[in-house]
Amino acid sequence: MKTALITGATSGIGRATARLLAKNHYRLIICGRREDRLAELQDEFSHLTKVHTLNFDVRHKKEVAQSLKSLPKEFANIDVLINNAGNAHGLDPIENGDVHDWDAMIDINVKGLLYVSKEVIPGMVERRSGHIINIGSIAGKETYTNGNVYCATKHAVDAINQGMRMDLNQYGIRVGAINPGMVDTEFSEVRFKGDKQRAENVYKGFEPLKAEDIADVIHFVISRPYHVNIADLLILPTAQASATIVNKKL
Ligand code: NDP
Ligand code: 8X3
Repeated sequence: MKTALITGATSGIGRATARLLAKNHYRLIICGRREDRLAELQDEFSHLTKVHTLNFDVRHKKEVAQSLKSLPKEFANIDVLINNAGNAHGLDPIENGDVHDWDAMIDINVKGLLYVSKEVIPGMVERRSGHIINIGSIAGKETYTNGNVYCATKHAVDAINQGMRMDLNQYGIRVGAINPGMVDTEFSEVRFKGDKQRAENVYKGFEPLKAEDIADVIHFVISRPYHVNIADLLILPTAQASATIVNKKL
């Protein structure tokens, strides 16, 4: 039985991935800040597999380290790390950008990903085995108007993904990025700070991806034979051709 750690497992892509991996009998470590959701998911999955919850904010280096060092022995050897926790905060032109939003995105999407990886990679190196999936975005391949800092964080994830793959190659550790286009999750609600109407409008007039679509791809990637490393995937809804070209029928 493989052990998978998923950050941002309380919602969207992370939650759908946790569900699918539970059904496929991965031993799961699910992470997030919302303790109530972690408890609900643990309850939901417990008849399928072994589940451990870790409640931490990826921004807090010490919290991340303490949480990961607290893992019980049977969860300590992580085979699959899914660096998924992340969000956009705001969608403003650079001249009006809120520095708190910038801090949040850089601290969560970039530094948080690094803090978690820093705790997990040494065990993988020691065991000469492991698979890291970094959730990037089409925003890591293109920049769009008002996307400035969010796009920068996802471009950073793209670079970190490539760098990790190069550095960990000698240990036989697989590293790959999955870069979704528009997925209907809580993402836009977070971006627009709880404005549900504005969030719903993002996905109106076309069929966006569902979190489960990305979960399917993640499961496919991590279940390939060992000699296959899917290094970088871009997954779009059929109606989306680029970060800004979406065939909406409104
Ligand atoms: P959701 O908002 O639904 O989920 C985000 C997850 O990240 C939640 O589980 C949340 O958990 C966790 N998270 C956020 N901030 C923190 C933090 N400070 N510490 C720990 N966990 C945190 O969005 P998605 O599922 O859509 O997003 C998942 C990933 O996919 C992100 O990296 C996002 O950038 C990426 N992505 C999303 C796309 C989309 O269109 N939806 C497209 C391309 C990429 P909690 O609040 O409980 O801590
Ligand atoms: C999320 C997709 O297009 O809002 O990464 O940047 S997008």
